[in-house]
Amino acid sequence: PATEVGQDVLRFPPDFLWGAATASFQIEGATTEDGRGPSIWDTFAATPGKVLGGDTGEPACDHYHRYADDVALMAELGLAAYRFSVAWPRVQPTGSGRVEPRGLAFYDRLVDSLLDRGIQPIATLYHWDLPQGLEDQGGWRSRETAHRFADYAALVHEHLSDRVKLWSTLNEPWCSAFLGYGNGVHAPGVADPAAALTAAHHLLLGHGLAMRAMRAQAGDDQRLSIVLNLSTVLADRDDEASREAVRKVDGLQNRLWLDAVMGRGYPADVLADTSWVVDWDGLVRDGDQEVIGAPLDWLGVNYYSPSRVAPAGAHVVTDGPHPGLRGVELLPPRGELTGFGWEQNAEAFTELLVRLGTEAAGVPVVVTENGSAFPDVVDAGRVADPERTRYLLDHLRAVHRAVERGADVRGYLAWSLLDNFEWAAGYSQRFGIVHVDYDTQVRTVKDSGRALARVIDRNAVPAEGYQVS
Ligand code: GBH
Repeated sequence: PATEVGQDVLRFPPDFLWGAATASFQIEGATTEDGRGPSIWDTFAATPGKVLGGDTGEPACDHYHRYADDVALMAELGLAAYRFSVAWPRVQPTGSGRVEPRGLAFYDRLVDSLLDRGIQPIATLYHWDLPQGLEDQGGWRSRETAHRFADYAALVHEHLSDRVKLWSTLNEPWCSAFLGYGNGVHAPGVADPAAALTAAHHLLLGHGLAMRAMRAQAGDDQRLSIVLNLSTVLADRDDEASREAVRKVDGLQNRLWLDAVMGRGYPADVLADTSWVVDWDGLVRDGDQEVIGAPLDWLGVNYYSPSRVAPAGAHVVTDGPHPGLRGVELLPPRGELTGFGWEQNAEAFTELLVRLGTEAAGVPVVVTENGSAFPDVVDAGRVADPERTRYLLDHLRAVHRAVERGADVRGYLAWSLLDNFEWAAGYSQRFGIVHVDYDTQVRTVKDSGRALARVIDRNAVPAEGYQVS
């Protein structure tokens, strides 16, 4: 098309993996079908005041019934890969013991239809839908849950690994621990900093035990990972107090997770900063760090926006999700915001990916989520979403810059394939590159979806501009 004539393009490495991502609870619906047990998100959404508008996991995108059409849509967009998550309560309705074959059969059907279309499946074993039965026994506050997760991971892996080669254990354990048990904005809605740090350790232990169990039965073709939500932490000044504020937030947001899974153990400064809320020596047993540091084949990174901080009085407890954080003020986002109010900052994305060249040295990175929410409308069969398209292209250029600066980034998966249940925001926030009408379940590819399709087709992004016709 004319728009590209004479325009410079930024080409991605050959074999760069292009696709989109979703998560079970956010799209499947059918929450009581085929023996599925309740998850903490069913309970949380049924609790008045927790999810905006009283929205629940029904009907979501009714993907449980419409998966075949959705896979056809992925093929139409030219996706080479699709990242989905397995709902633990479909597979083990109470979180342990009995396996529900109808739950596994759904993922068989999904994986088979992806493979039929030549789309590479990427499975995440836990994207926040903990079986309620396990929460009733303490959830991630209990060390036992880590073992239950490893059992579940092993059985799903055993069942699907003949067809699924790329795996992630947890999606964003920071969110599960700090939003689920720290400020209570996510399920199970517990607000207790000690519980949040306890959950963090048990999630990471669960990751490590799952890695060990999967590795023991994995063939050479299996590539195992974890997905972390990492972020660049920015301060206005470079004085000592500001650097100290950055260090603290960076510790809880990034290094606690990254250092642990890279086999470096928990960072000493984070342990020291938070020892006033949790007894780490009682929590972390001998050998745990070694389990958690099991070698990764790749690292999934989800990036949306940076964090901004400023120093505060040393003993002022920081309001917000980070447990035990003191002496830091979290600043509001700046500049262009998304419809969700998140800062758009592609430069900070490049910085993050470049940094991983050192802090995750030797481990290839896949961007497993990146995207933006805006209030889209369908108009005469078309969804014009110039802001999302711009966010997408800006962030793809940011990935390209990172690769040029030596970052080992192997793929990019857009969040999300479909508009879906956006957790505490319910259906009010739309992240899809495909619009979903929740009354009719009609899907409409947005302009941003067409832009991504074009990028995939060319394995390149225009060096500037947002024209995608
Ligand atoms: C991901 O989490 C999830 O994996 C996915 O399920 C979800 O739908 C998607 O992103 C979009 O939310 O309030 O300005 O301080 C994102 C993790 C953590 C990113 C909190 C934004 C707060 C930004 N999020 N963070 S702000």
